Amino acid sequence: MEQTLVFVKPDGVQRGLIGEVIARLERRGLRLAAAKFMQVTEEFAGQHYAIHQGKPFYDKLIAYIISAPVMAMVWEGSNAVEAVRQTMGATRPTEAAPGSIRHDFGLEIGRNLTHASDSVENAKQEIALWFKPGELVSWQRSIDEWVFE
Ligand code: IDP
Ligand code: MG
Repeated sequence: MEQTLVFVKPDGVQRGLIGEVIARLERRGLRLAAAKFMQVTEEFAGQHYAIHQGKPFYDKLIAYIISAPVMAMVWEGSNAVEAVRQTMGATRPTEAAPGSIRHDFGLEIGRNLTHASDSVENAKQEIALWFKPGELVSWQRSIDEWVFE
């Protein structure tokens, strides 16, 4: 089953939107595989966002991500990477589709509420960075056959 790394960023946590994000992913049919509420360190944020090092927004991005706790999760399901990116919406909230989280709750790219892996390959790397193998729960739901064909 395809898996993807999601976290509710500090603005989403401060605004009380952890439950909203979880509810939308559950409602979509995705299955939770792991969750961890944590304060990210500057070093860890640098590892997660290594690809953005040197970009003009990098320093502000790191400051944003360590400014309050985050809620990190692994979600799984058919096409989980693409489905979760769609539920989050485009990076810039004013370009995010109506009905997406970033559209419905956001205004600025630097306060866009959530992270979601952008490819299956990156999802694998990000899950390995954020979670130990033993923190992932392998389980079935009785409704799985009504969601996964
Ligand atoms: P993504 O989160 O949709 O995958 P990325 O391009 O990977 O978007 O950028 C990572 C994060 O960096 C974004 O979610 C956003 O918080 C921040 N970011 C990206 N581009 C900008 C920018 O131009 N200005 C400010 N922040 C940005
Ligand atoms: Mg990204």
